[in-house]
Amino acid sequence: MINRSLQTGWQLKPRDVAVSPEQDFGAAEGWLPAAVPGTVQQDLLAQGRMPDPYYGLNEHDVQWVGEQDWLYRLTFSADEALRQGDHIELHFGGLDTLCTVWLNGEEVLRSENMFVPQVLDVKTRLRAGDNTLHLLFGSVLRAGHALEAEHGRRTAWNGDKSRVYLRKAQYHYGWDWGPVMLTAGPWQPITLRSYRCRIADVYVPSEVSPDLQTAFVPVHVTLDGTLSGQDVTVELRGPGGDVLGRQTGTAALFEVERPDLWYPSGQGGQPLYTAEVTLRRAGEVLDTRTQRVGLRRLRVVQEPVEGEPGRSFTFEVNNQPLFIGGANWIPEDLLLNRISDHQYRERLMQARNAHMNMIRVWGGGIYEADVFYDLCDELGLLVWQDFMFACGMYPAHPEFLRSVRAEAEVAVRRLRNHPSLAIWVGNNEDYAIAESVGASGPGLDEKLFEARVIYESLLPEVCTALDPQRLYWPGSPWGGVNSADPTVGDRHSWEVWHSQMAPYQDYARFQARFVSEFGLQSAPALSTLEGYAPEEERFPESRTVVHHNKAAAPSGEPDGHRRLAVYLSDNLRAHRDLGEFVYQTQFVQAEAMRYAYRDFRSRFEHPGKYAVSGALVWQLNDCWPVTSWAIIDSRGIAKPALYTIKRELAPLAAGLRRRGHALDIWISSAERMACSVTLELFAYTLSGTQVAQETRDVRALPARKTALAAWTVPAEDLIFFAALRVGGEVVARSADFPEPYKYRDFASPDLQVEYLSATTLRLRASRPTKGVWLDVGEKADWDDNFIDLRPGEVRTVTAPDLGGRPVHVRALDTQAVTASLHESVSR
Ligand code: BMA
Repeated sequence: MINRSLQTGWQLKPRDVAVSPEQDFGAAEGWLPAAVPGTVQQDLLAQGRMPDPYYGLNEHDVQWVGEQDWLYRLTFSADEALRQGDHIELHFGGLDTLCTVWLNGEEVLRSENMFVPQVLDVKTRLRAGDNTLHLLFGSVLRAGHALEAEHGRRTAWNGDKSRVYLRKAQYHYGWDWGPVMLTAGPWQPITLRSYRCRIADVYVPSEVSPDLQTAFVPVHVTLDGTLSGQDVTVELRGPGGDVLGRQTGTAALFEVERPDLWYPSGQGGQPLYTAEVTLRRAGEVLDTRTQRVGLRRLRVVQEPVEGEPGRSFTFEVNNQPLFIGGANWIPEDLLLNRISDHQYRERLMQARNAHMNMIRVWGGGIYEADVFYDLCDELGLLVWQDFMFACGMYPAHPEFLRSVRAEAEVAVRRLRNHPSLAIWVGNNEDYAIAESVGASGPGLDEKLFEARVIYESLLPEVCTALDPQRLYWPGSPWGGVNSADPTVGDRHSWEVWHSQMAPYQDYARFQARFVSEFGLQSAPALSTLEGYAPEEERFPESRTVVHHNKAAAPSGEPDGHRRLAVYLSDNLRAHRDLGEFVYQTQFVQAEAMRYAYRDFRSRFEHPGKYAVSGALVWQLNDCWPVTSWAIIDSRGIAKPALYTIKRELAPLAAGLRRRGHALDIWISSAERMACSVTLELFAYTLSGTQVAQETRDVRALPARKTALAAWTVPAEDLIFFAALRVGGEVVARSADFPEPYKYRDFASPDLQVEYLSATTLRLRASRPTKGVWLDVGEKADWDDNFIDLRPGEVRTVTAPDLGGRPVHVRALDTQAVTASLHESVSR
């Protein structure tokens, strides 16, 4: 098997429609070096022929690139050895998006789906010596408008509506958190391969018995090419590398007694077995494939919820029902080829370290890179995988359906072996948009909702045929009488922020069996904001800052800054400068997450009453520097919300909810066993006087909520602190301050911040201090941050990568100060 990647020597140039394509490909002038895999925009940027689209208002100045057709050309030679192969193929891993291909002047391919690899048999077309490969990428915008003219204009939220006709990452058309960047180019590798016989696919639909004592590991091997005289061996190795069995043939079946089970993060380890497949002929190895396998039993349990309508939507792994705490994932960049494996690892580790156990790959991005799913397997992050449809009334004409079927088959085959993959989901919000235009819902004429055939027959057919073990869910949200039904399936709870802009303190009212989207905006780190705004534009209301907030009213009018202003003025006093603006937006976002995760998780009550089994915040990450719902900004700098979520999703978390003079208290546990904890309760006045304290020894029951007796303290305006100790060590903290914050004066708490070592700070204060935020202007992996400090309590926080950098310290209503290694600071 010869695999030759065609990635050097490529050139690109804008299409000159004044001449024929042949003439244009033959032109001597106007060619630039091109990176393959890559996109036009990435090359123009790298060669200084396009301004940085993420800086200032430059987005406006780079749209010509996406509206233009582009040419790629390559001359390559095919040596003797390669041309000897029984089978010689050109493999295009991914062409973004509308591409015509010529080989040696002959048109050999027209591709129209960026998610579908193309394979061309070139055995008879390849020449000895030089061969030419010519690619013409057509503007998707122009093509989309032509399709609109032919098939009709369709409804869509976000981006040019013609996007629904194109099988291109939808967010490239611009979204309410992202700029428009209509990339074009061979975004995946181009390879010339020559072989007699090769391994085309390895499928391992392993199953674990209900008693978890036996795992059945079938290994199905699909071969391609000339099938005679070859033999296949399959070897199964344990997580430690030990050989557990060896079989010959393309359909092996191994039985593993007392398997080493794969668990989501927080529940156990992520041991991975390996199936090693070797293809030989006459003793010569023709091809090999290594497939990692995680053995686990995963179900989505939908059962009655005690005393409530509808049914649960609970993920269960190895017979352990889980409260799913996680986030929605968008692509890390508009220029996909710029995203490094390191970036994937960093982001997913930030999620895992925040006690998340699920990531939703949202339907407006891409089927993510293999490294993403490999990392989720290793980190124990379950994956909710949407098919790539988002917020649109998609067409369903035959060519479109053929393209979608090919796309779905490729995606399911590529991803189905990952233990982390938990569920397939038809689309993002397409039922909601159909309902919004009266094309879906009880008693309505559904003829207008043609795309239902995709979500309710095409995709489930593909999943049943290629991955029958996993649940397929028609859409997100979906379930019940309509997509907003809170009693069945999943729900997007956007009453906070969107629609009526409900206060985030009311999140409990917008719960559902599984809340797969909710969120509140905040600005990126100050240093990130300053990185994209010219000096004179560094104030919250500037044109540039508003431009870097893409949230918009249905009219298209930007309205993110307006909605943010409402949440700021509902809760906090007016900000004094850009730094405080950033802190305040991040403060309200973090507070919103405290309410959401605390209240949703408190409804994961007990077996038979898992009323809410999951909460996935919109959104984990950003793809450019922007004010958005992200909890980690585009430079990987975590926002306070990530630390709030970490506390609320901790294996043991103390829930506090103020009710007049009483304080409701409970413990949410993700532990698999009951455990004894000591609960410490404190009540302080604003000035820091302790008015009450109580300690209780309690038993926290496993995988549920343990409600405790309320605590009544006969005084107004008190600040409550709680700590949970296990074996003397504090494992959880929470606090509850009287709200709204703007009515009380939290100023001048003599907060002290001391550098103890290059990686550790010590914090203390004599008054209750809200939201102590430590910021070094770059990514730092703090073990805790955005801390509520109890008077007299000494807290140490560590960031292994801090390196003694100056730390900017803020807290509610306080002036920012900077702590540096050689001197401690106090307010
Ligand atoms: C939901 C998501 C995204 C969107 C987000 C914020 O609609 O599915 O489409 O970005 O809300 O508005």
